[in-house]
Amino acid sequence: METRSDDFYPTRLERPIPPFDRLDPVVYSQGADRNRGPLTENELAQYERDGFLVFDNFLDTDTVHRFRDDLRAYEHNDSMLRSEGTITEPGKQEIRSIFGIHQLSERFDRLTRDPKILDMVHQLLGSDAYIHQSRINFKPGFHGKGFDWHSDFETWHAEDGMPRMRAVSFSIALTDNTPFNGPLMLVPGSHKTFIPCVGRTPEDHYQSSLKKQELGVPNAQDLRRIVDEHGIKAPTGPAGSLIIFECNTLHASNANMSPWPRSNLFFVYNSVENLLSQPFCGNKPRPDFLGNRSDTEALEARSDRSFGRTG
Ligand code: 6CS
Ligand code: FE
Repeated sequence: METRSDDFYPTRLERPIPPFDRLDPVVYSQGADRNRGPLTENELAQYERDGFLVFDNFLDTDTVHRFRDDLRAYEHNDSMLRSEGTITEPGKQEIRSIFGIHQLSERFDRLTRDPKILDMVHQLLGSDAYIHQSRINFKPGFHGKGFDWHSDFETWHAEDGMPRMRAVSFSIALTDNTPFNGPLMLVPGSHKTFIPCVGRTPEDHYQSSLKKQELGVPNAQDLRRIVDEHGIKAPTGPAGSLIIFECNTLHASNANMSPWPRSNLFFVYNSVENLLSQPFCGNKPRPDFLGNRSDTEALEARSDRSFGRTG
């Protein structure tokens, strides 16, 4: 398949090509705009260096409990269980993920418009932003399977047509993230390198990849090299903790062998300057709940009080 002239990050190739340096800034805001927001210069420098930031106790306990009550309701809601955006664990009935959560729940939608969160997003993306994707990964006790190593941007570029690296994920722990229940693992500094992957993307790939990702996983040699260079971090923290990670930061998580769920909320902000084009893998676009194309208005802060304590 011919590589498009607007494809700066070729991937899902027939033959491997070496990883290369990212072509985009990590923090887009400049000058006075850079420091107009809750993230300090130290935090911005750390995000540029590592590709992620961790804040314990971003959400207060009461707020977390209200979100968790919603989760329990979803697990017993038949129409939710049957919706296309609900993904179960391979071969099981347990819920693995629910996508499009901000369109299902006013509480989640309000959180995506929290003024402190949006101020951080504007500092990082240097522009207005909208929600590209939202989800809850439930990772239930005993049965929650892992997520193989990947860069979200590699998938969003290939399968959603996201042109450049100008998106950021906010992940909020709705249950304690401990060393034992499959916390998110991140490779600090990996966001600075794009690792092209091999393999033709089948149509409707998401119907298998969201259960177990095979394509878009870097090969062992590239993985070993980047992990040997940068190591692995697995931030743990109480329910309410926040991890902000750049769209190209390599991450994974192990299966949950503990009795305790590791349920995390993820919402992804994409710059309004980085709207999705046609998928670079050549397939038809994925459904809106994976790669939002229909609601790309700039998000306005909409909360009489902020959820977040940071800054
Ligand atoms: O395909 C996607 O968009 C999803 N896949 C993974 C493994 N992480 C990002 C996203 O949830
Ligand atoms: Fe991911």
